[in-house]
Parts: sequence; structure tokens; C-alpha cells
Amino acid sequence: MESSKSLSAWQKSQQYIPGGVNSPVRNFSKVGGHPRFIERGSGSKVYDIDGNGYIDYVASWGPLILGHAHPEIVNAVSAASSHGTSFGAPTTLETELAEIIVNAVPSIEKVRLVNSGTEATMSAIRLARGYTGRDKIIKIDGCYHGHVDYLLAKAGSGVATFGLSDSGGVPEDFARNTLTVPFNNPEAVKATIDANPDEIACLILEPIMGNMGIIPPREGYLNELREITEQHGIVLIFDEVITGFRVAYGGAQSYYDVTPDMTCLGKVIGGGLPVGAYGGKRDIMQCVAPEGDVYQAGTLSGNPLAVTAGITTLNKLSAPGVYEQLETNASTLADGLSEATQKNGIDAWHSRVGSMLMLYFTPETVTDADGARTADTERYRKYFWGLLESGVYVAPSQFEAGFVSLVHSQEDISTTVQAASEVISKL
Ligand code: HOZ
Repeated sequence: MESSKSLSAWQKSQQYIPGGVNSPVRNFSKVGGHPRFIERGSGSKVYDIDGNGYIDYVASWGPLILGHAHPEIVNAVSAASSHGTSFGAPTTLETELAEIIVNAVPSIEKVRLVNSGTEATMSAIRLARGYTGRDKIIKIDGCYHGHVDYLLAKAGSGVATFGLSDSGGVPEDFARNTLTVPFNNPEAVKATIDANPDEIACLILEPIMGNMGIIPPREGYLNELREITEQHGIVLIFDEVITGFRVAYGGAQSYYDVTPDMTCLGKVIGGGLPVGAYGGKRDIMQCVAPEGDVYQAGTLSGNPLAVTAGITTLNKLSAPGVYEQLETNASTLADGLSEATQKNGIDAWHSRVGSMLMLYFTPETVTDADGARTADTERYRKYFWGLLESGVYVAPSQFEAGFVSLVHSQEDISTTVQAASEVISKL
């Protein structure tokens, strides 16, 4: 496959941008070779600057549940831009998006819009600390909540891809108040709380881990966390940046019927433009400035173009049958991949919740970050390249997620399964 234009674009970008990319995993360094520079996307596919087309399961890392360049999003954003791109003053569009979110997500009574998932988690934790008057937080090994200093300890996504235990540039003091425990292990949470009585402001987690591949919660785990945190006055924060409006319209909390105190959103709610949000119970949210004394602000927060893309996306997702369609698309793909590994006698763990999925090359059942770390990343590297060369674009890291969208056709999925079967037979 010809990729010389991407290679020279990457050589040039490295002169001006660290690693030639604006987010580390994109530069392919853990799968080798060079990244493909994308020229355009349409529906289920992306096209690189050498003219190669790929069936895309990265989907901009999750937001593009309607596919690339959906005509309704393109038209809505273009109409909004003709009215002005930013005002730094309130618009009724922001209230419209906030109302949709509050009506959709069971635990959110009030919501503040920001520009990214990182801003959402950072602001939610500041708020939990302000609300409780406590400093310490519990995070889960392998959960990734953006590049907030004190949340990079034992984080997933790029931190796991590059094999780092945390990040340079974070003073030890900043991370001193972050206590980490394994996923799917309520006993570890109890022990940590017992060792730090009345000191823990919040427990933050991805209810379905989506930055170490996909790791679902064990039955009852989220409910147990709900009970434990409630007993101790600890704010339970679900980071639904990936899962919000993805696994169900009301996110993982409605999928598993558990009500956190606060929720962080991003990705899908921006329809491919930069939006994040954090929201929750009214008495917590009223601590945010200007109602309360917990400060958080942003010049481009509630940006009219991003909010328009979000409203258009969420309105489309509220139509009947949408999540059933996603389930059908994703289960057909996952079943095909599973058959391919079985037929070829390859040790694999296929993990999927709704339209999020990941294939780990391991004989283990992956239930936490340590389980994910047993995966054979060299085999994943070969799988990734085999697929890319066959015109299928999956995450260039074992420690990310795959996303199926509403526009992946049956033909896309059978082409993918056929390509994957061939690649797997040669592993
Ligand atoms: N951390 C993001 C997904 N989990 C990756 C973002 C990107 O590289 O664009």
C-alpha cells in the first residue's frame, strides 16, 4: 500500500510538533511504521493523503457514532457558523444541550459545559473536593481521565501504551492525594477508605473501562461502589466521556442502573467537535461559581458550533431503534472476530459492551488492568498492520477501544471480518 505522502507529511510534522502528532498514541510508535495522515472522512470510512480508504473503527476515538461528515451535522454546523463562531456570552443553544443531557442522564440535575473530557474530570474533582472539604481521591488502576496531573497515576490510554506508571512533570506532592485501587475489586476500595477515614472526597472511575481496551464491570460491582461511597459521604463520579450516549442514551449508568453523584461527559456529546461536560446532583452543582465558590471557567466553553453538533447528534440518537442497530452491528463484528480466533486456535479474549469492543491476544479473562497487561502486544501489532494493509483502521494500541458506528454497513462488517480472519490465520 502506497503511503509515501503520509511518510513525508510525518517527517515534516515532526520538525514542528512533538512526535509529529497532537496526541501521543496517534504517531503509531508502539505499532511501528508511520501514521497515516487523513485527508477526509465519509460515513464509515477515512481516506488518507495517498488516496487509501479504510473502514474506520477509531471514529475519532469515540465521538463519531453517526460516522464521518454526517450531512445533518455538516449542515447544522455550517449554518451555525454563519451566525458567528464564538461569543463568550450565553446562547440558548447551551441551554438546549444542557436540557437534553439532564433529561437523558438519570443522575444529572445540572450540568456545566466545558471543552474536553480532561476539563470535565479536572473540574468535577475540584468540585467534589470543594463540596466535601476533603483532599484525597480514589482512582482505579488503568482508568484514564485525561491528562490531569494527579490523574495520570496508573492511567490507561497513552500512559499504558507507552508503558509509563505516571507522567514526568507531575510533582510528587500533586499525586500524593491520589490513591489507586484495582478495577472490579470493591474490597480494595473499602480497605483504602478504612485506611483514610473521613479524608476521601471522591471515587472516580470509568464504569466500563475504555482506555485499557474494554473492561466491563462485574455484576454488582458498580452497585457496591455506590453503597460504599454513600456510607462514607464520598462523591461517586462516573467518567462517562467514552460511555455517555454510547452504550445507551443515558450512558453506562442507565445501562447498569446505578446512580452516581456526578458524571463527566465528552466525545459523543460534541458530535465530533470539542465539548466536555460535568454534572450531577443539584446540591453539589450549586457549589460551582458563580452560585458557589468552586471556580471553573473557559473562553470557548459552550461554543455554538460544538454545541450545535452535539444537539444534532443527540437528537438523532434519541430516535427509536438506534441502540438496537448499534448492538446488531457490533455483535455481528464481534462474533465474526471470535470465530476467526477460535478457528485458528489463537488465544484471545473478546471484550464488548454495546458498540465498544476490543480483542486482546491473551488466554486470560480480562477483568482489570493487570489482566489487560497480560495481552501479547506484539501479536496486536501484527494484527493492526495486517488490518491496516487490508483497508481496516483500528486503534494503533491494545490499550484503547474500538468503536462501531451507525453507518458501518453489513458489507463493511463482513469485509472487516474477512480481512481479520486472513490476518489472524497468519499470526
Ligand atoms: N486518549 C484518547 C483516547 N482514549 C486518545 C486521543 C487521541 O489520540 O486523539
